Amino acid sequence: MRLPGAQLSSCQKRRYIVHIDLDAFFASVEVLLNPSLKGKPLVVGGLPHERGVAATCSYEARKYGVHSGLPLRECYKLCPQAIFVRGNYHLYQAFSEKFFQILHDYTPDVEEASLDEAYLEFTRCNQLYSSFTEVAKDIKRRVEKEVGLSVSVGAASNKILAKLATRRAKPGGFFELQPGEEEEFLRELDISAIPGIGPKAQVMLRLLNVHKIADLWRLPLATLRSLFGVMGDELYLLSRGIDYRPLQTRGKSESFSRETTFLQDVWDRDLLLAHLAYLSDRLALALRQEKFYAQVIEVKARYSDFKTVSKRRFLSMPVQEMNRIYRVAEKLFLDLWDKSRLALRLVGVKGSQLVGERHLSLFEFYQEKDERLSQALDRVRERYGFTAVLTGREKMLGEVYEEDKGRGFILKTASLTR
Ligand code: TTP
Ligand code: MG
Repeated sequence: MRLPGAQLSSCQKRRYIVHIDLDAFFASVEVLLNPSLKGKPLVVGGLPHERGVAATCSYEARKYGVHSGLPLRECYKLCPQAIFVRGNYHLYQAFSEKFFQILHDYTPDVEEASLDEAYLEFTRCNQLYSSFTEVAKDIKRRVEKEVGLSVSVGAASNKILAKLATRRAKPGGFFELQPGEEEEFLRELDISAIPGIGPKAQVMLRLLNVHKIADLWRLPLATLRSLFGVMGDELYLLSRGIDYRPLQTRGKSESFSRETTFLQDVWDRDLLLAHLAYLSDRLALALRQEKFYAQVIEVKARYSDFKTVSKRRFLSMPVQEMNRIYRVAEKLFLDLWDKSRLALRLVGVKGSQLVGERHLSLFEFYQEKDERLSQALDRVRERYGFTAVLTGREKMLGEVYEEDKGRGFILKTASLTR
């Protein structure tokens, strides 16, 4: 089976993409700050008998089968000698910022893909550098020296190939995929290496005896479409190393989210909606503080068995006000929530596709009213604290959580992004 990628790339300008990802990020920060942990199996995310899952673990712990997302109790069973730490998100955030600051020195085209992972594109920079390979190596050295953490770097002609190159380079290496090597490189990789092939898709494909990427090449596009819908097209191309996706540079890729795990799993509709209202309120505040409007609102819910569901809506008018966000979030939540299933352990709300301003429309009047209300709310809260003004729904949380001196409720795990 031949790959059609070679012919395709020859008629297009060749891109140069670098993918960069910190190794065992949270665990490496812990080791940096406490060198006595060096060389030992380390699990970050909680103590062995606590509820919850590992956020990550050191490479020494991975040898025992421990990995991100594994319940802490399972981690302990696999590796009882491991050291367990709860972790400190604010600390990791600070390291992440330092990491991105360095990357932005090299090219304007940087996609911050997650806290510890980025794509850099150099296609537009050929006047600036004589060798992209040397630049990529230099970035690696600088991150290691200035952030103090081990990092892996992959370089190739598009995002998927660069990401897979980093995977090959891990931990701590540099791997550049040369033109013409794509077929050999992809052939033997497991299908799980392709982003978008989750556990369910893997089960389906393995039943068809598709295990390696080369096995995927046997399936006609029509089969992939019938199995995965529109995602089938993407899978067809990505598995052949063809990827025209541009980088999602700052602004486009940003989102704000607010989510929390409950103290105990929750069935009660009002209590669930109370959490959702509070999170919508916090999200609205963050959006207003950063002067963004969200065009897409997404709600996420996780059942006690970790099954996670989400639903999103594109809004014709971007939002940053609590009551508008909540109205959408409530509808989405009630659509996706299956009461007859298990209790929920987490809910979250996210605003994405951010824009800096909202174009006026026929609904201008209502919009202004909501805006004025929000501004008044912000002023009261600035003086008297966040919990000084809460909606009827949110007030219920006062019976469940302690207050943080008027700044808000102390949720169990208030995980925030941006
Ligand atoms: P990853 O880059 O996926 O993992 P990693 O950096 O720990 O290890 P490596 O890249 O070398 O394979 O994620 C970066 C950080 O994000 C990770 O250190 C912890 C956090 N994280 C979670 O909190 N939960 C998760 O499920 C995952 C995958 C990561
Ligand atoms: Mg990483």
